[in-house]
Amino acid sequence: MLKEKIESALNEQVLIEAESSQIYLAMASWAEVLGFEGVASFMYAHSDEERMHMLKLVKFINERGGHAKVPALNAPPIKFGSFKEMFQNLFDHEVKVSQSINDLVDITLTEKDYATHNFLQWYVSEQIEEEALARHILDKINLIGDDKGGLYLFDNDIKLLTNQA
Ligand code: OFO
Repeated sequence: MLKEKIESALNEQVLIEAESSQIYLAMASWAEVLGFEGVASFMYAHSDEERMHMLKLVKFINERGGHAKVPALNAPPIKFGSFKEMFQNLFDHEVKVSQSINDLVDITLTEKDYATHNFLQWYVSEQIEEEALARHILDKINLIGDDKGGLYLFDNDIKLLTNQA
């Protein structure tokens, strides 16, 4: 049975994952409209992943006798400046998500909820991968700068990374 404190902290994480999914969906749509199919597919896939992160939490909360609440979401931005800004935005966002997962892990230790602590380890590893991937993409984008040909190649390249999103 989940303690109330843990249940509400997990529900807050449901909101964060749902918002991440919305933000990446908005990034996908923006990139698609600009004609960058590779970046768009990467972002669509990433948005799906975040929804899966959210669902995993929803199911866990309910399985443990809590009630997962489906939250209202703020509208994400419509445009993201440049790809460099967009990927910087994504990286910063993932760093914040990692922080919220860490805070959550911390609460489970204080509350001695080892089942939830164990469940959250999956998210801890996932965040290591996501941050590394975002950093890798940012490094590439920084090399390219504003070079149009480079961006075209990058768009092709990122298709290879889509499965890891
Ligand atoms: Fe990319 O954040 Fe979910 O966990």
